[in-house]
This record gives sequence, structure tokens and C-alpha cells, in this order.
Amino acid sequence: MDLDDLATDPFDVAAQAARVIADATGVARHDVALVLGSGWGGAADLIGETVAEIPSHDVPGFTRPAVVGHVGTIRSIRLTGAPGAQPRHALVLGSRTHLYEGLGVRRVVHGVRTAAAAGARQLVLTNGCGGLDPAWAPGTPVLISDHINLTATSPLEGATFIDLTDLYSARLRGLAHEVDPTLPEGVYVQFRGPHYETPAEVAMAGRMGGHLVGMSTTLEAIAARQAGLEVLGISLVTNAAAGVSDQPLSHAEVLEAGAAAGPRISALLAQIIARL
Ligand code: 8IG
Repeated sequence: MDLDDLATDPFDVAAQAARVIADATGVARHDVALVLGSGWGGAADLIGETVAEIPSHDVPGFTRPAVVGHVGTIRSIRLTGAPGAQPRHALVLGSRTHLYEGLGVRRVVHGVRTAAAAGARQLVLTNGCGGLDPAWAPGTPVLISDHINLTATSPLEGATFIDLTDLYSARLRGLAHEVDPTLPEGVYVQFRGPHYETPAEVAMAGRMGGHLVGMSTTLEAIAARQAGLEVLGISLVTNAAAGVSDQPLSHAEVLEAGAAAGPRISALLAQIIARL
């Protein structure tokens, strides 16, 4: 089955991918799914015990990661839960396909659809992004409260009208705030990339009501809502957005901020997952 063939139903490919994952991991049903973005790669190690790790290109519909710093595996993790409790499993998607790769929106959201087909009811989307608030130093985690999708596209095909009110679940944000009441919230603005914004575009994003700028997440969140998943979005501000500080932007800076914040955001994520 070819995901790029418009005659193919992308949900059929997702179902096939979910079967391959169930067979390869021996885990019939995953309860939650995580997408790990820039800076979040180490977070999975703290949430539980890895049961199996599969190269994502072995799973139908997945592609190789295009970016240094992104991990190309799908992991099944047995969550550390209360003693005697029914064990829960997380599916960790370490590779994300970005819209800027030009492979089409179906590829971008295939991991999310696969997670839903694998049984997940909740999805945690993480990313690295630029921050508009000068108070957010590189390494600051921010809960996504809502988004503005500036990609001019959608993962939904045909006359599929989906309500996006409370897309980033207020309930799940509440759980995150139980772990860390100081976590700020912000509106995430997705640009296509792969270039960073001009200062004028960042100023526009701010006037529109945005607080974070990035190149992922919104299309995945929309697909997640369509699939009935409850969504939590967490951004790691790895850099001040263009024009917010006098520093130029670099991918090296992004990787550095991610590495420095790693232990703190990993612990944060582990505690949130434990409460889902
Ligand atoms: I990491 O400043 C990261 N990703 N669009 N802008 C956009 N994407 C990003 C940025 C940024 N930093």
C-alpha cells in the first residue's frame, strides 16, 4: 500500500503500521503516544522501561528522519506505574516528518494516525521552537494552549469538518500544571519553514496572538483530533524568535539549548505521563 497514492486510504496504511508495531513489540495495545521533537530526544528514557525499539523505516508509511538531532526509531515503553496496577504502554515516535520535507501532509501525520490505530487515546506532542516572550530563556518549556496554522494546508481530506475548540486539552494542561504550576502557556504558530522567520514575520505572529513559532505540531494535532485523541502539546523554547533578541538564529544553538534543558524537561515529561 502506497501512502502517496491518492487512491490509498491513509487510515488503512496506519492500521497496517499498527499491526507491524504490535507484532514487533509484542504489545497488542499502546495507551499513550509521544512525538519527540528537537531537544526532547532523551525524555523517553525516564518514563519507563523500553520493551522494543524499531527503526521507523521498517514500519509501513514511515520515512527516514531528515534532520540531525532527530531520532529515527519507534519505541514501545512500559510505563512505570503504581505497584500492582495494570501496566500501561507508551508508543514513542522519535522521528517526525516535517511539512518542509515536501513529502506531503499524509506523511506528516502518519505517526499520529498510526498511534491512534495502535490503541492510543492520548497524544503528547513536543517540539523545539522560537519564543516571542523575551522572558522565556532558551530551555524554557511552554504548554501549548492553542495554535495558528500558517501552513495553508490541512491533514483532513474532503469535506471533513472537525471542531478544534479545546484542541490542546484543558484537562491535560491541568495535569501538567499539577506537576509544575509555573509552566507558562502560549499560542503556537506553525510556519512551513525550513527557513526561520524574518523579524517582520515574527512581529506578525505576535500581533496575531502567537507566542511561539515553529515548523511542526499543528497538522499533527488536527489529525489527532480527527482520530479522537486527547492532545497535550509542550514546546521547548530553544531560541528567541528572530528579532526578539539581537542574536542570530542557528541550528547549533537549538541543539545546545535542547541538550542543556534535557534533564529538566525529561523529568517534567515523565511526571506528566505518569498522571495521564
Ligand atoms: I528549534 O525560531 C526552532 N524551530 N519557525 N522558528 C521556527 N521554527 C523553529 C524555531 C524558530 N526554532
